[in-house]
Amino acid sequence: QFTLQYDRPSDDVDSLKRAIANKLMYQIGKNPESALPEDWLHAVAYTVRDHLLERWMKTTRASYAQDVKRVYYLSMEFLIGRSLGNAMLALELAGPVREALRALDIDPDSLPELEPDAALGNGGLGRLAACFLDSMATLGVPGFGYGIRYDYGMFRQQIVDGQQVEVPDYWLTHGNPWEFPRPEIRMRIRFGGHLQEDGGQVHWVGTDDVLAMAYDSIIPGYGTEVTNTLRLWSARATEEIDLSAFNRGNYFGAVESKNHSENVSRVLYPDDSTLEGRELRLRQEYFFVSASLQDILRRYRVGHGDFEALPDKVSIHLNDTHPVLAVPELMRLLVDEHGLAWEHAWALCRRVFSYTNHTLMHEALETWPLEMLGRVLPRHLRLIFDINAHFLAELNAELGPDVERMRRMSLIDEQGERRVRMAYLAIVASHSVNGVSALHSALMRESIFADFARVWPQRFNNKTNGVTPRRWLAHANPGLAALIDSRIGPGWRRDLEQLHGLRAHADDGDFLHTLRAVKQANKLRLAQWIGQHCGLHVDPAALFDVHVKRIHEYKRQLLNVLHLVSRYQRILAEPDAEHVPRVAIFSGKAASAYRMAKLVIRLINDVAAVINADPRVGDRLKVVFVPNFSVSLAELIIPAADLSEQISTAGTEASGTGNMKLALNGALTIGTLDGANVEIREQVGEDNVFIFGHTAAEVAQIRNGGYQPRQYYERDPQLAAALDAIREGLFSPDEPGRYQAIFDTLVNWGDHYLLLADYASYLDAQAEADARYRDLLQWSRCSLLNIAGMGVFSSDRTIAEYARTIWHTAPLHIGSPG
Ligand code: DL6
Repeated sequence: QFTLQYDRPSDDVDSLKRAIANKLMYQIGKNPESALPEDWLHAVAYTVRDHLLERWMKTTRASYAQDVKRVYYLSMEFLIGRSLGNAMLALELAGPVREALRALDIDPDSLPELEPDAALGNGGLGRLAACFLDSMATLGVPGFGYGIRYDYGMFRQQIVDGQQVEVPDYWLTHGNPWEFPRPEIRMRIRFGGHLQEDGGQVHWVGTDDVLAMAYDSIIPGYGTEVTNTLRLWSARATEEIDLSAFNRGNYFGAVESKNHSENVSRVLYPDDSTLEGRELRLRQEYFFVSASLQDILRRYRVGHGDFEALPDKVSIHLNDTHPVLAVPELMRLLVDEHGLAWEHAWALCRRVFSYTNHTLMHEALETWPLEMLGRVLPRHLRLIFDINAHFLAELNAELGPDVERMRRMSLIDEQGERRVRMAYLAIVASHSVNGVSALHSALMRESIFADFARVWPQRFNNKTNGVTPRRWLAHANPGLAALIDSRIGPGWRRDLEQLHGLRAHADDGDFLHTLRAVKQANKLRLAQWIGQHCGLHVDPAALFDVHVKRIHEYKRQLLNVLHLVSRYQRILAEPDAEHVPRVAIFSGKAASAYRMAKLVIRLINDVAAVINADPRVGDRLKVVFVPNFSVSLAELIIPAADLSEQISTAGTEASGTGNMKLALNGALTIGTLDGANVEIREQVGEDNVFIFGHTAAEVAQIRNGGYQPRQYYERDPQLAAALDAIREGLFSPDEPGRYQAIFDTLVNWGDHYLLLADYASYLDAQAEADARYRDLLQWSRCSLLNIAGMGVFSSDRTIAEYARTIWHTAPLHIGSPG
């Protein structure tokens, strides 16, 4: 036994300068004359990363030594964004690194912009997973993220002639300095084949295999040395080339099968709420859960002889239904590979898993055809049948036989093509099922999972989402962070409830004035960016009205467009009236196959082109569609927002997290009583938000009563004028009929998301916002009260609740940095 001696990296400017130069020379292999900006970026990234490594090793050692219970967060998506700024923040290295770069004659502001976003997620669900990783590390929860290392992340969106064009996002061109390839950690993943039975034992044979290779990324905690791991799996062929084909002289054929197997981790599916049952997607899901489960059991077995302690040492969290195949996979591993009795394995399983539901939308609830599942994963289908039989027998034993109830609750949907209901499998296998806001959790219990909630009421709970204050305030909005520090100190970064302390300054004119100045500076920064990238001049004094999120009918970007068209028409009709100047900023991607969402993007761009070019409007209204929404763009846009559009039809948005980020950065919400808006209103006070529209219960009533959208069109001339302008081609003179389908959807085809029913009250709320903005001091006061009320929406609070009431994990103690 001997102890290795390390040169611990130093954080003074001179040492950093030398370290960066060393990385450039010895790791990148470039000299300063030939180094590209990306080379410098990587040299900095490697330098900063070195400062995390000792903490990382220490964390791993401590978790083995303390034999802690580990949490495994299984998610198909981790929408990380950039890592450098976040790592420097955690290490408090941003200042010295900037200085070191200046001393090397490198512009410290230009480098971070070059880092590609790790966009391994679609939107809310994936970004939530990334916030959770940050909070787990910060709270010392011994947590691992497990997912897929997609070669291609979320597509990049270009706007060409007003329309979305998808461009592949190969984000690894320059390599990824934040990951550690682990070629020695490879798991064999089996697909296809068939089952053979002998004496009660089932054997899965004749499979077509792929290897899953691990790549580890470091997740730094803030204000702690705890540093967690995100382990992503990448597919590798079991054999480099098909030797028999190679020997027959078929060179291309020889590598074809390699490419085919490696396709499984090639690309992220870009749909966030409609899940097409594609076989490659099923393979992806199984690929990553199987690799993760094998890895989890391998780690557990270091130091544990049998599986009795599994539920005390391992908690596996299912982020939506995408990882639910982990349930039959754990059963397979325990029963087939480790020889446990079925009942015994099932009892262990039910204490290990927990599940979060993120949507009530029927089209997003995953089901897999029995035919496909049986072909790709025959052993798992058999295990699901066994679980179903066991569950239905248990149900009958407890509640008495009821064929209709069995049909409703069965894991197999027998109507039409027989399919496995993945959410039901998750519920049956989990000891906890949670929704992501109070309203969503209540609706989940009452609607999609009502039968299960009646049988197992104690299993269902709510965990309102949160966001990390490190990325979404400290990093994205340094001006506001510094202002807050000056009044309440820096402790809010780890304890966001401290923001309450800002309430004491609500009537302090100087403070409100400075708060406004910070917002102005952020707006100026965004205005400059829009000028450079979109070629549009916007007035930073105007109200910045921000609507950023995925483009989806339920999120109702179209309602905002109706408002903007009405606003435009009012400016033209009343040219001499005082109109509060506005810049409406949209950003977001539409799923590539979602035609209506893509048409909405086109309409926004067409409306923007007409309004922005109309000299009668001037600076009183501008409309911008910022292309390629991403975590990095959100970090630019959100701090500059005055108004936050959260206008989904009540009962459709499970929680929202953009609503939290915007309010935390001082934007006032205009929103419906949907998702977490309800709780935001409670926290910030109803005078500081603009709430409008029908409630979830009213929406249900209206739909049940036979909603007639045409009546709204016929009775409200302002609404009719906006709709007619769109239909008649005011915004598409080259193709007047372009938006007929939008008109029809709203007026003639049922307006499923009730835009017309909410239009009038939305416009009233917009008028209130205008009126409030006329008095900037009042506006800033509301803005302050929004920030002050956001303490509860830290993902630290959310994770603390998960850890305490679902995972039952204690924090790891390894001390604070310094
Ligand atoms: O829980 C994170 C996030 C919520 O904030 C959003 O309201 C919700 O729409 C989103 N859900 C999804 C659905 N995906 N699936 N399945 O992304 O989750």
